[in-house]
Order: sequence, then structure tokens, then C-alpha cells
Amino acid sequence: MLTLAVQKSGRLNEQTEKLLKDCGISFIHGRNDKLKAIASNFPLQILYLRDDDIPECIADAAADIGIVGENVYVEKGKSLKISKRLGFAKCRLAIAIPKQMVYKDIKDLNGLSIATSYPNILKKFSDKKGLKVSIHQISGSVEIAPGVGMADAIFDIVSTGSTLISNGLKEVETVMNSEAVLLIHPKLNKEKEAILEKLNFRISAVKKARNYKYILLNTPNDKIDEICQILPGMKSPTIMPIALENWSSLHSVIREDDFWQSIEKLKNAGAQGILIIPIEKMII
Ligand code: PRT
Ligand code: ZN
Repeated sequence: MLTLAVQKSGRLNEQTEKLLKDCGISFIHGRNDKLKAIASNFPLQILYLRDDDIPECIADAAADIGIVGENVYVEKGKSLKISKRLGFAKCRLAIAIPKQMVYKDIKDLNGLSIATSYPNILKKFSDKKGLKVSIHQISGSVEIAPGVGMADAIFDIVSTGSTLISNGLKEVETVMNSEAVLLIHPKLNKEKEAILEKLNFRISAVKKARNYKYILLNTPNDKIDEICQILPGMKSPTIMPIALENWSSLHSVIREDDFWQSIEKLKNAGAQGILIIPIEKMII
């Protein structure tokens, strides 16, 4: 049995549950136990915690693995391993200052007081850059600190940037990018390693499927080569004759990122009846 620590409630919670569900893992919650659940079809038990406690819980071997934002993992400084980057809860940790403040380069941060919930990451960054700043650790509502005179600047999580704008701040230095990661205890026994391998296999299949779409289209036969050039696919596309003379149906996969660009090229090359379908799992 492998024990996985996840966030009890918050920004990671919904996507973590979805990931496990897409991996085909279902849970039975104890009647009065909101902190633990056991999978009914996989050797996995879940512990529900605050995200800040997850790295320590794994370091202490109370859990074997956990899902947490990389920002929290790096801040806590525990010697664990990242087994997988999960591609959700993407954000960055950045320094922001009042928008009217003149900013030419990083030296302009010298002498400022900076409010943050991530003092360790900020200290490492300022030491590396040779900055002299005073760090004020606060646990929430960091973005209001300059407005109420608690600090000159902030160092906080930014996603869309709208919180900064609505608090009259501008982002001046990005210190790190973050996403949810699967953390593991560096020393798992053989049995747990084997379960982790199975879990990672499923997560990879789900992640790959999320990055790709299945594409079907009709093409004149004399355009098949041109269209195949646009769609490198997994190996080679499937091509089948259709009732319309000199036309074929072509099936392949396409990267989500290349999607719109390729559609334009396909239409220009003569493809018709293009269908794009989500893929549930992908094993290659
Ligand atoms: O209760 P618990 O301690 O478990 O949760 P929490 O309140 O500490 O964390 P939570 O649930 O807010 O966030 C969990 C993780 O989600 C973070 O550690 C990040 O890894 C990730 N994440 C992704 C974010 C955001 N995006 C995000 N936008 N965490 C917080 N924010 C906040 C940010 O603090 C700021 O107030 O959203 C605001 C900025 O958002 P934008 O879109 O206006 O820029
Ligand atoms: Zn937290």
C-alpha cells in the first residue's frame, strides 16, 4: 500500500481528484474520517492535509508521496524527489512593486522591504543577485502590504496578474515558475516503488492524452502526402478509402499546442470535414 498526501481543500484539490479519477482510481471515504480515504481498486491510501504540511509529512515518512505546488516544495526545503510534473496549478513567484515606482533594473530593489509568504525562496534569490532587502514574512493577503504601508514591495504567487493590477502593483522580477508536482520520499521500499511505477504509468498516459487530440479528416487522394507532412502523428496516420471517388479519410493525433496552426495548413491543403476529438488515455 502506498500513502499519498493531497491538499484537503484549495486550488490543487479539484484537479488532483480529477487526475486520480482519470487514472481509474476510486476512493472509499471512512464514515467519520474526512482526513483519510482508501482506494477500492488500487493499493493507495490518501491523506488530506494543508498543502504546507505535505513536504514535511513525506519527509517524516507519514506519507510516501504527495501532490503539491512546486513553490511550496521549494520553500519548505525538504530533501525529497520530484517524480512527475503534473501540468496543472501553473503559476509563478514574482516580485511586484507599486506601479508608480520607477524601475530600471534589479538593483532598484536594493534597500526595499518585501512582504512575502515565501521568505526562503526570496532570501536565496536576493543572496544570489547580491541584493540587500529586508524580508517581512506574512501568511496571507500579501498583495495589500504596500497599500497599507507594511512593506515597499511584495513577493507572491502570480497567475493571471489581475490581483497585482487591482492592488496598484506591477510585476518586475519573475523568480520561479511553478506547477503541481508529484513528490516522493527518496527511499521507498521495493513494494512501494512497484506501486509508484504503476501510478506513474497511468499519470503519464493521462497527461499525454491531455496534450493531444485525435483528428479525422477527408482528403483528396492526391493531397494525402502533403497532409501527412502537416500531421506527423504518433507513427503514421491511418488512411481509409471513402465512398466518394478519389477521396480518403485520414486519422491521426495532433498536439494541442499545434492545433490551430495545423488546422489552417490542413484547410489550405484541401482537407475537408475536419473533426477534432479529445483522447481519454494515450499509451505509446
Ligand atoms: O489551505 P492550504 O494551505 O492547503 O492552501 P493555500 O491557501 O495555501 O493554497 P491555495 O489553495 O490557494 O493554492 C495552492 C497552490 O496553487 C499554490 O501553492 C500554487 O502552487 C497554486 N496556484 C496556482 C496558486 C495560484 N495559481 C494563484 N493564483 N496559488 C495562489 N494563487 C493566488 C495568489 O496567492 C494571489 O493572491 O491567486 C492570486 C493571484 O492570482 P492572479 O490570477 O490574480 O494573478
Ligand atoms: Zn497553504
